[in-house]
Amino acid sequence: MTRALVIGANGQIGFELVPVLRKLYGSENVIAGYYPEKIDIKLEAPREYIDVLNVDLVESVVKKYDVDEIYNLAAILSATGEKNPQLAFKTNLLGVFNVLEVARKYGTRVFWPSSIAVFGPTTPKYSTPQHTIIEPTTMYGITKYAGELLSRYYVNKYDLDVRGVRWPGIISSEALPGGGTTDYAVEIFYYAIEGKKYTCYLHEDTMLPMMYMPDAIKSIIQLMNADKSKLETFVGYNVSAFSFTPKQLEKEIKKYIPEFQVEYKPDYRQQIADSWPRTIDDCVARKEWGWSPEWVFESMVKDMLMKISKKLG
Ligand code: AKB
Repeated sequence: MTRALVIGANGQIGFELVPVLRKLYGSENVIAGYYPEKIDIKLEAPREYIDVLNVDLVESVVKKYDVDEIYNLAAILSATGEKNPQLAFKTNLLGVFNVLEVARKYGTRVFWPSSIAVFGPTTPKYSTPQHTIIEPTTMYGITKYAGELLSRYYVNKYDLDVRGVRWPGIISSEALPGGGTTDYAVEIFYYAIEGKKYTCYLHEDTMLPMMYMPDAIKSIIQLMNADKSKLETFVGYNVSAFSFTPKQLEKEIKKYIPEFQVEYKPDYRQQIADSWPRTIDDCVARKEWGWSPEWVFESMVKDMLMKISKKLG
């Protein structure tokens, strides 16, 4: 049976990936790697504290459990990355290097996500292709693009099986995202359901690519199960689901909660959002491993409202 280590198991994506992998591989075969040492989220065993900057720690866990696959979800997102570029550089790039080095030593397969943040102001904004001008201006985007190049280097040089996608903003109802530019698209639901006015830090017309969590999880499982001989790109696959503006999201939520109010007060995150694409072309992922999303904007909003209402009681 495959043994998997999920680094960042208490984060937005890891929290939902662990149960899915545990269903596939058996609970005892999926190790939840959490950070920091003290967390307030409940993670079932097996679990291990993992700091990607501590290569010996990563190696000791991989050795202890005889890990076959590492899902490296540790990251400092775009907004926090602009507040602390040094930490973003270390976590997003040195962390990736450490994981790749351990994987090289033990022949471990790796999943590592990149982001639409690799694109910058000089990239075509609509239907952004897989291969295009890539000149990111945020530390997050710079580390994600460097991480793609580094990962592909390990694929070519060491024949290491490293795979990954470029995710858009991920919307989810379970664990909250933290420190991203697209976080508003999750936060807004909590305000709407709690009957509170929401102040959005992006302009109402700022369109960004987004994806609902079930499709993000699907992209991981589908790519990791894809026939290796069919893959050419391996890392940084564009994957797309839908795009919307804050105003469009406000209007869609108002169909269910008509009294909901939103005001728009753009802050430093506006500049980050302005440097990113509006829509993404994911034809390479579709061709190489059959990617296609299941959720559309309207079904996502309905499901988010239902799940978060239930959660908040
Ligand atoms: C962020 O906003 O930083 C992330 C991303 C698009 O990668 N959600």
